Amino acid sequence: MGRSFDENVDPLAQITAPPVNETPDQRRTRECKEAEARKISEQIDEALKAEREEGKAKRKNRLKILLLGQSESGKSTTVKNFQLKYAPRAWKQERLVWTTVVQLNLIKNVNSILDVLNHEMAIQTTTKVDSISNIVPAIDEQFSEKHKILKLRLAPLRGVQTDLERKLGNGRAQSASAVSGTITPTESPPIDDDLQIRRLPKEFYIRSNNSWKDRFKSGLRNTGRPRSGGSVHNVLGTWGGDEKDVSLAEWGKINAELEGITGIIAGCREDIKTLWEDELVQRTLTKRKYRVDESSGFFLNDVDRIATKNYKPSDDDIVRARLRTLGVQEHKFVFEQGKHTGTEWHIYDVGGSRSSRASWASFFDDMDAIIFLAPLSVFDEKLLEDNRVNRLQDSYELWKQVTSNKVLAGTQIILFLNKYDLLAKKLKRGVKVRDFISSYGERESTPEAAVKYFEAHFKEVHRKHSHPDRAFFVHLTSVVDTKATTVTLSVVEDSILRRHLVNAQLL
Ligand SMILES: Nc1nc2c(ncn2[C@@H]2O[C@H](COP(=O)(O)OP(=O)(O)OP(=O)(O)O)[C@@H](O)[C@H]2O)c(=O)[nH]1
Ligand SMILES: [Mg+2]
Repeated sequence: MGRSFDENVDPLAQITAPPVNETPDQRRTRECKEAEARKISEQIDEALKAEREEGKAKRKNRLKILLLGQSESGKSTTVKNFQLKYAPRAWKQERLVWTTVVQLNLIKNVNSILDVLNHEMAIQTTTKVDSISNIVPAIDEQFSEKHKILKLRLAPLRGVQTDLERKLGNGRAQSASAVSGTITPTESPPIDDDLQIRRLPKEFYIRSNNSWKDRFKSGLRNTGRPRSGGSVHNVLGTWGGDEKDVSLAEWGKINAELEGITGIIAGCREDIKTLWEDELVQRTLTKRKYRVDESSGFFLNDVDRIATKNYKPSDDDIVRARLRTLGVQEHKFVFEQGKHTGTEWHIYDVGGSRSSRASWASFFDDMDAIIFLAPLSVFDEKLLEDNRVNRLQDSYELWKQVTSNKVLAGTQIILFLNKYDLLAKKLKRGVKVRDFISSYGERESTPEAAVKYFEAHFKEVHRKHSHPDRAFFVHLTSVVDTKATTVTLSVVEDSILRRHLVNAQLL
């Protein structure tokens, strides 16, 4: 039998109703308790409201930006531009830390040329050309005693490279190299391609959780904190915040450690110049299609400045220095100047090689904007991770994956078509786009025509795969040009902030 109840009686009122036989004393006690409970409840409501407001205000002042793109697309260089523009004080404090990286880049330039030279000399000293492997010297002229002596005198730089890499941290050299001195692997392959590929210089990288800067800058805070599904490491401490100056004593210690190395490099200055300016060496590099001057971290034209005992990196040196990113690095800084002073920016810089891409997705859910870098000059290059894949095609594919990603549907995405300067240089020396991108057809291989064509492709991928409400933002960049990049970043800043404020109102 079902329980009967009176539909006109509120069950909650029945439960909370005072007891039927309540005495006046009991009533007073009960009412006091109820008043106390109401007060506590109101206080909790107030605290929650204040917390919500505080969170809202914090989010209004905090922006999160994720940089994506294949390896060597210019992500870390873009971060440097942000730092240079928005946190100049902190940038200045870190200047000397970059000395070692620039020295390492320069030495790798030299060692990779010596590798080519060794290889050519070995072929030349073989009396007969090996008809099986079909390896022939790049040039007919013989290397002289001068070249042999140069090789011997520059030999200590091998050890210096190892020492510098050790000084920078536990990073390791990785064979799928994209670093300075890499043979441009895209033009018609060198005759002894296989041999040279095995001789490619290895690229040094540093794990983000082993901040090389911290080794030099013990005064800075390391606020690395784990995240679900991925790990982030703050390598720079708080930019533009209240970080300590690195004391002269600290720099003294660092410099003492590096003094020996710097001395060796300075001692090799004239020999490095002689090697780089030697006509036979230049001809060999050209014949082997070894574009060291177009590769990352190229510093051989600056030997006079860099190979000295008192070398201090310029802004331009720091921007051009190459250090591959592995993992994800969080760069947090507060705008020191400009109309958005005080805004806190968190910029996440990821490693772009294929092995690093799996971790990207764990950062997608919480970003205000993504800056996607696609280098244009790579239309004739192959991925170092997989030499069957054209680097531009790889960028198209990545762009498609990012624009079609459901988690990112509400996130603003800004495309940087980067390395325009290198594209123009490459086309000027006669490389034809249609030789590498068959769909390019009979269009002229001028920078303007190529940019128009590549941009149209990215736009089309966006139109097909992106969320329909998302606008297509694109900038043509050469992020090593800090002056021009400053202007681009101002536009980007406005656009991200405008969107961010709209979202913040909706919170
Ligand atoms: N000439 C020229 N060089 C550039 C440009 N952008 C980046 N570079 C250089 O290319 C190299 C690679 O740039 P990075 O910023 O380290 O590339 P990344 O995307 O961070 O690469 P990973 O850390 O491997 O993912 C550096 O030596 C830069 O100086 C550009 O627009 N023009
Ligand atoms: Mg990087």
